[in-house]
Amino acid sequence: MNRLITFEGSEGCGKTTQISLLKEKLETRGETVLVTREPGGTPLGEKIRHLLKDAPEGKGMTDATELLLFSASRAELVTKVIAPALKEGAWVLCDRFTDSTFVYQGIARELPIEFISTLNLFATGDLVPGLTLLLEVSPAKAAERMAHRATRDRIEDEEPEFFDIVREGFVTLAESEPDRIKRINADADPGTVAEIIWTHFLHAFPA
Ligand code: Z5A
Repeated sequence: MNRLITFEGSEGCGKTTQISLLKEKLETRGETVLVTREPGGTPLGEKIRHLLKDAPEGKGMTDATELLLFSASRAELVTKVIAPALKEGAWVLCDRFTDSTFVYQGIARELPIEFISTLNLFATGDLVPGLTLLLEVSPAKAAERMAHRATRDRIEDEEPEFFDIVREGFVTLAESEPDRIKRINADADPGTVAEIIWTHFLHAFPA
């Protein structure tokens, strides 16, 4: 199984927090860890991230444009960063990956699912994560955690119903791939969530 571990979930579920806790844990075991994120993670990908989230030019972009921009960022990231790191034996912890496209653009934006599956494989050169951790947070907890943020980006500005569909979409996807995608109750405190993640890690990658 490859060493790409992806973190998924709706906004404010705690991915960034858990990625840094897992990185720390792996590094204390002497492992090499690369942390990256989507969209972004390369100079071009970070420009695409800006277009997708905050640039005035991105306001009102079509759903197809959005899908292709996420995929373009991913193609850069996999080819130039993720694949070389995996080849060198590093663990790669990625904040969002293909499952986000499947859920946000496929399920929530209702773009053709089969085409998205094909596009995901095209953009990644058929790379599928070894393990995916789906952090599930309740809407109330997510709102509490996001409350301190001063601004909201283009996608965060969607209606609450959009995020209900996203949340349910991730669950449906996880249920269809239970071996790869592990559902985690992310309402708990960070230490508790990290312990659950560690258990899944040890199970997926026995020493
Ligand atoms: N998107 C897409 O549509 N299609 C795609 O293919 C891809 C992405 C790849 C990227 O946004 C957006 O792009 C995203 C999906 C879409 N849009 N939405 N919504 P982003 O990268 O800017 O943001 P995000 O991925 O949604 O994550 P986030 O909002 O930054 O949150 P997070 O990384 O999951 O959580 P966090 O930063 O670790 O925690 C948030 C706060 O909660 C922070 O203050 C923490 O200290 C606190 N926290 C974290 N864990 C806990 C626990 N357990 N208890 C209490 N407090 C906690």
